[in-house]
Amino acid sequence: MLKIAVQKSGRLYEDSIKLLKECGIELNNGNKQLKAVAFNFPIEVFFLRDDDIPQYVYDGVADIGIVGENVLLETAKDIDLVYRLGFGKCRLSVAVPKAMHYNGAGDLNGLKIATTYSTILQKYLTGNNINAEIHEISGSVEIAPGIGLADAICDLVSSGSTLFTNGLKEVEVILKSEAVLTANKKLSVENKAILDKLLLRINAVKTAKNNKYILLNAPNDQLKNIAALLPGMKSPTIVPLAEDGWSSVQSVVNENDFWEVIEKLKSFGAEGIIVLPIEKMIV
Ligand code: PRT
Ligand code: ZN
Repeated sequence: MLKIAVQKSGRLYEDSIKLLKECGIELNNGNKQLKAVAFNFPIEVFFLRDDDIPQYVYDGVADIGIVGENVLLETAKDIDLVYRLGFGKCRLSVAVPKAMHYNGAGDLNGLKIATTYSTILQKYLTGNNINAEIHEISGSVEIAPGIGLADAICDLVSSGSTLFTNGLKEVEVILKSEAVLTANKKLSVENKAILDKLLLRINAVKTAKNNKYILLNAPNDQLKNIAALLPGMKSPTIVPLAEDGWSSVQSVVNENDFWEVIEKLKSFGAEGIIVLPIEKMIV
């Protein structure tokens, strides 16, 4: 049985549970218990505070865990980062009062910076030869400059609206973070095998999200050009239509190139283009 730690409530909870569900793992955690066993996969889920997850994974109380990379780096536990999950994206940034003239990281010298991320911040300051004082506080970091507790802050930012409403501006991004899957370094052979199965499923879910299934009708004299645009997983499926001179083409297209590919397909005379979401994709 593989034990996974996820956040019990907060920003990562829903996406973590959704990911397990998309991997076909069914949990009975309606009452928000401390732990839940899956019906159909050898996994047990522990619901914990995010800050505690690296320690639990390190101690082997949990075998793997889902946590923000920011928390993983701040707690600095010797555990593996196994997979970047693509949700819970944010950045850890230094911000200063809007009115301050700021010309570069050197301007942080001599300042007092409030943060809950003193380990990551200290590493950044040392790495950049900046001599600033770190003032560690446990929450509401964004109000520190306004009440005279510090000259600057180092905190997580996503939309930037918290900084804006507190009269601050983001001046240095010191870490780009997202939720990651972490694992204990000494998993048993049996648990390693379960983790590999889980990773195959996570990969299938993530790859599917990044791709779309595409069907279209193409004039036969353009098939070469169109097939070159849509390599798909191996090569596109091409089937003749009932109407002479035309074929149906089916393939997979990456989300990032999507609009560019559609424009080119149209210029090659493609018609009746249908695009569908993919639920799982195993390459
Ligand atoms: O109770 P528990 O200890 O488990 O949760 P928590 O309150 O410590 O963490 P939580 O749920 O707030 O965040 C969990 C994880 O979500 C973090 O460790 C990050 O990896 C990730 N994440 C993504 C964020 C944000 N975006 C985020 N915007 N965590 C916090 N924030 C906060 C930030 O601290 C600031 O107060 O949101 C505010 C800024 O947001 P914007 O949109 O105004 O810029
Ligand atoms: Zn926390």
